[in-house]
Amino acid sequence: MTDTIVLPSQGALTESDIDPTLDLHAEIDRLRKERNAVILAHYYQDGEIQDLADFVGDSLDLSRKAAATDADMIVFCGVRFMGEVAKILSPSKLVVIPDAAAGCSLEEACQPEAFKAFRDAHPDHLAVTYINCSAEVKALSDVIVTSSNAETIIRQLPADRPILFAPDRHLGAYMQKKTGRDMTLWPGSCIIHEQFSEKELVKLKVRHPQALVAAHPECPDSILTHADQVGSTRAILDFVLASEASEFIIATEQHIIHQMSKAAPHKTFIPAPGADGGCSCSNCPFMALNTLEKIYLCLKNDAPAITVPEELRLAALKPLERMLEMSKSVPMSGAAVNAA
Ligand code: CIZ
Repeated sequence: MTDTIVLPSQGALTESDIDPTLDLHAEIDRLRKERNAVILAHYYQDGEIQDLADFVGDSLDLSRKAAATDADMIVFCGVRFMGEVAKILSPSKLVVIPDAAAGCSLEEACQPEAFKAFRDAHPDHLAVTYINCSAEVKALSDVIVTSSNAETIIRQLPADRPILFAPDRHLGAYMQKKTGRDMTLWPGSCIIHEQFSEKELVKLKVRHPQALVAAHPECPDSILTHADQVGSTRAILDFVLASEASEFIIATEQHIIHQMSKAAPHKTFIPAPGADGGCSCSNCPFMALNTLEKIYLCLKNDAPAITVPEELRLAALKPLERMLEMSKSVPMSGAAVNAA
């Protein structure tokens, strides 16, 4: 797979160089102004990072922000493929991510060579690919989707063309059910959404009979069948804020609850349980790699930086631009804008 990361050079600052008395919030703020940088953060980031970002959102809104920004530098607090998307859409900007190791289990589960063989074996199919994948897999796809625009986009595709959906089989199965389209699914899944336990969820519902369940479509069907609302992070956020209910069980990465609690402090949000009955399974280990210290360091070091070879960038740009074009009817989410 093409390496799209430039690591900090020798002699660059490291965590052990950071003065423990430094006010990291103030320093990040100073550097962001000095560097004309915009800090984008995904809803799955730690609350402290969400609060210092200029803009917090899902992949679709963050892609739109990255494409439109006039900043010189984008600090992408999420996982690597999100930084890649920002670089593909805004090649003249310096795009840095706090931790080069912030990958994604869905991306891992769909290697470009295997995906190419999958495509080659289904030459009459359109490849509709979830944004959680590498630049190379994007380049082999017809259109990219996120969980907030997948249905809108799939409904616009020619009805007589069968679809290959990769890499999340649960989102694919959910889309198949919603749209009735002929779809062949790649067998990938997200380690977080895969771990929720139906048995523990049922037990939790018994203990909280008034609670509504909001679940992400990356969850298996055994979880979705218990949901009052199935949707992307922003759809779940909109649902809990608009609902008259006061208690919710949230079946997605638990840091989205930060925005929920901020916007509706009087409501109760309970992370969906894993097999041990606890909620540690809903904490993405890749998203959790990002810290304030690493945000400070990437602003100082200009690294880890994303670099996408031009030929690959142009090939991946096409299905991403198609996504942005085909999801114009999906509005920006108004729920989580900080400074930008
Ligand atoms: O699209 C995204 O950002 C992800 C990973 C989930 C969601 O539903 O927003």
